[in-house]
Amino acid sequence: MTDRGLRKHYRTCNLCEAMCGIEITVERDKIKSIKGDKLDPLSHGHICPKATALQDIYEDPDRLKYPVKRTAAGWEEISWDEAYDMVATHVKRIWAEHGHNGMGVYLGNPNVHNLGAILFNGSLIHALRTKNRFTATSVDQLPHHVAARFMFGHLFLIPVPDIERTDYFLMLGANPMASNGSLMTTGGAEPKLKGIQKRGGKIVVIDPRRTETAKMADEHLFIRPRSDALFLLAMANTLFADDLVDLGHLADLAQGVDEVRDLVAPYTPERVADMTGISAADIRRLTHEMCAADSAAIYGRMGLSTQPFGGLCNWLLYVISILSGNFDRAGGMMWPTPAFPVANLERPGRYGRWKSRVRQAPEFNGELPVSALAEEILTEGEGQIKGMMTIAGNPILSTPNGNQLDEAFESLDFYVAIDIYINETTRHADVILPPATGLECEHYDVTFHGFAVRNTAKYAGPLFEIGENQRYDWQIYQNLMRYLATEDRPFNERDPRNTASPSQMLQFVLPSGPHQLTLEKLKENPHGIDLGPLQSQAAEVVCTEDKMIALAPKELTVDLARLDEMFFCAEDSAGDELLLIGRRHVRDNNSWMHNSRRLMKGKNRCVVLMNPADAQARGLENGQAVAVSSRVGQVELPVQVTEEVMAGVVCMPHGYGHGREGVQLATAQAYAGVSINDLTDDLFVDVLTGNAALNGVPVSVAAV
Ligand SMILES: Nc1nc2c(c(=O)[nH]1)N[C@H]1C(S)=C(S)[C@@H](COP(=O)(O)OP(=O)(O)OC[C@H]3O[C@@H](n4cnc5c(=O)[nH]c(N)nc54)[C@H](O)[C@@H]3O)O[C@H]1N2
Ligand SMILES: Nc1nc2c(c(=O)[nH]1)N[C@H]1C(S)=C(S)[C@@H](COP(=O)(O)OP(=O)(O)OC[C@H]3O[C@@H](n4cnc5c(=O)[nH]c(N)nc54)[C@H](O)[C@@H]3O)O[C@H]1N2
Ligand code: SF4
Ligand SMILES: [Mo]
Repeated sequence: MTDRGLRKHYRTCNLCEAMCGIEITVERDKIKSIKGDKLDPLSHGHICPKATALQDIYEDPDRLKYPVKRTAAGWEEISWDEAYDMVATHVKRIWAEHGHNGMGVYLGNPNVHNLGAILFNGSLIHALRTKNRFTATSVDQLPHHVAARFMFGHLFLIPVPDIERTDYFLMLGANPMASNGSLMTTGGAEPKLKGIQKRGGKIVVIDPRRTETAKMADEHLFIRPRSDALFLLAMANTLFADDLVDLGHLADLAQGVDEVRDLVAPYTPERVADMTGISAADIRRLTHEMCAADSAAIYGRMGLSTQPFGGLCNWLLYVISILSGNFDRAGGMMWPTPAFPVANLERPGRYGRWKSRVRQAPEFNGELPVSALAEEILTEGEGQIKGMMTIAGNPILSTPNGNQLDEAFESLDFYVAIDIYINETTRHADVILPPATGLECEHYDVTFHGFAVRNTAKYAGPLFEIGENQRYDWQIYQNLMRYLATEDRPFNERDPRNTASPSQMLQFVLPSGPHQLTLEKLKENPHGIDLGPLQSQAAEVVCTEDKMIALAPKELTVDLARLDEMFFCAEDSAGDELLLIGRRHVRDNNSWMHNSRRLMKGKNRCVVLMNPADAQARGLENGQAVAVSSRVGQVELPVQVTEEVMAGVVCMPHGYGHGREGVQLATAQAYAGVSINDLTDDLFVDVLTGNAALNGVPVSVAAV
C-alpha cells in the first residue's frame, strides 16, 4: 500500500490453461491496471489480451449477484434459502417419481479453473447419486485420458511437451499461438515456442489450416481433417521399417513393441499419402528428422482429440514418443510433478461399469459422453432424464447439435443452474444460483499445475471481498448438500469435503505432496515458487497392473478395425461435401467471454473460411453471406475466401450464437454470430472413447 492508496495484488489468471501470472494495481476498490507479473516463475510477465477482461467480468452489470427464479413475469430475485429449498423440493420430487437417474448433471470448463469448484463439486455430484453425469471433457480431452489410462494406468498421467528443453516440436491439431497451449500449461506459449527456434530447434505443424502457430513454425503441412491416425500409423511404420526404434531408458519398462510392429505394418507411407494429403517422402523425412534431433516432443491437441479417431490418435502419439526414445526424458514428452498431487487423490479411471440408456455408450470415470445428453432427455421411457443441474457450463453452444439440446432443455421438468450468467443454456433454468467468481475468489491452480511444462506453485487470496448476499461455488454446493440430505443419506458434518474451505483443503493436502509445501510458504511468495524443470519418473509413476507401460493395449487397438472400415472399405461418397473444422481466436474464450466489449470490438470473427478453389466452384465471393448445412442444421454467416485453409475444408470459430431469445448478455448479443455446434452432429463421435467429433464434420456450403 502506498500513500496514494494504491496496492498491488499478484495472482494467476484463471481464464485459460496457460496460468499466466498477473499484477493488478488497485486504487481503493477500483482496478487501475492488469499487467503481466514479471517475477512469475512460469510466465515471466507474459499475458494475453483476455487477462484485462478479468476486470470486465468483475464489473459486468449482466453478471448475477443473487439467486433468481423464473416466473411468468420474468426473472425474480429470491433469497438463498428459498433457492436451496426450491432445488431440494424439485430434486426430491424427481427422485421419488423417476429415481436418482431422473436428475442429470453437466459440468462445464470453468469448474477446472476455479479452486472451490474443483475441490468440492465432486461431493455435490455424489449427493445427486445419478449415473447421468456429463461434462465438457467429452467435447475435449477425453481421448487423452483414455489413452493414458490404458497405457500408463491412470487417466491423469497425460504427458506434456517439455517445451523449455526440446529441440524438435512436432505439433498436430493444436494452435497454441491462439489458445496459449492446452494440456501444455506454458504461462504463455509464444515466448516458449520462439525459445525453441532461438536454441536452433525446429517447429513443425500439421494442420488443415495455416494457423497463427503454423505461420511462425519452421514448417507447416496441410493434412486432410480426421486422417491423422493414418499419418501417425505411417510414422510408426517408418520407425520399424527404417530401424529407428530405440526406447532408451524405457526398454525394460514398456511392453508390446512386437505387437505394435505387427499392428502398424500395413500402414506404409505410400498407402496413406493420398488420404492424408501428406506425401510418403514427407512422412519418412519427418520421422527421420524427429529421430535425428537430440530430443523431440510429439504433441497433439483439440484437432486430434475431437475427431472420429481421437483415441487412436492419442495412443499413437504416445507410442511414437516412446518408440523414438522421446518419452519421460528432457526435451520429450514428460509428466509434471504438481505440488497438489491430484493423480494420487483420484481413482485411476474406471470404464464401462454402466452404459447410457439410448445409445449404450460406456461410462468412463463415472461420466457419459455429452453427445448423448439430448437423447437421454428427449427419449421417453424408464430412466429418462427429467431434471438437470448445470454447473459452469453452456452445453447448448458448446456441445454437438445445439438446437436439439435447446429443445431438450426446454422440455425438462426442472432445471437448476449454478452459473454467473443467463446464457444460451441457463435461460432455460427454473432457478439460477450465481457464485462469486474470478477476482473475488482465492486461487491455486489444482488442475493445471498437473499439466504444466515446469513445476511451479502459486496461491493468491481474493482480491475483492464478496457482498453480503454473494456466495462462493463451494458454499452453494455445501448448502445444497444439506438441503438434499435424506434419512438414508444424511449430511455428514465430519467429512471435510462437506464443510471445509478451499484454503483448509490446501493446508491439509499440500504438505503431503511431493514438494511438501505449505499454504504459509505460498503466502510468503506471492509471485509463486519455482520447483524446477520436469523430472524423469516413469519407473515411479506408471501404475498399470504390472507397472509396465502398455504399448498395445487391446482396449485401444481394437479401434483399428473401425479406421480401416472408414478409410479402406467404405465407398468414397464425397460429392460436393466439405469438411468443417473449428477455430480459436486469442480474444475469445469458449462461449462465455463475449460480454467484454474490449475483447469484442474490431473485425467480425464469426466468419467461415474457405479455400479459393472451393469458393470458385460454388460461385462465392469474399464477404458474401453463405448458408452452411450439415445433417443436423444450417447457419448463415459471411464467407472469407483464403488460402489459409486447405481445399475441401471450411473453418468456423465456436462459442458464438448469442442471438437466441432470452439471453441476458448485452454485449455478446450485439456480436451474436452463429453457433458451429448447430452444425456439429451428436451422432458423429469417436466411438472408442465417446468423445464428440467436432472436427471433420461433413457440410455443404451455398450462397443464401
Ligand atoms: N465446435 C466446437 N465446440 C467446442 C469446442 C471446439 O473447439 N469446437 N471446444 C470445446 C471445449 S475444449 C470446451 S472446454 C467446451 C466448453 O464448454 P462449456 O464449459 O459448456 O462452456 P463455456 O463456454 O466454458 O461456458 C462456461 C459457463 O460457465 C460460467 N462460468 C464462468 N465462470 C464461472 C464460475 O466461476 N462459476 C460458475 N458456476 N460458472 C462460471 C459462464 O457463465 C459460462 O456460461 O466447449 C467445447 N465446444
Ligand atoms: N483464446 C482462446 N484460448 C483458449 C480457448 C479459447 O476458446 N480461446 N479455449 C481453451 C480450451 S478450453 C482449450 S481445450 C484449448 C484448446 O487448445 P488448442 O487445441 O491448441 O486449440 P484449437 O484452436 O482448438 O486447435 C485445434 C487445431 O486443430 C486443427 N484441426 C482441426 N481438425 C484437425 C484434424 O483433423 N487434424 C489436425 N491435425 N488438425 C486439425 C485446427 O485447425 C486448429 O488449429 O484452448 C484453451 N485456450
Ligand atoms: S493466456 Fe490464458 S492465462 Fe494467460 S493471460 Fe491469457 S487468458 Fe489468462
Ligand atoms: Mo477445453
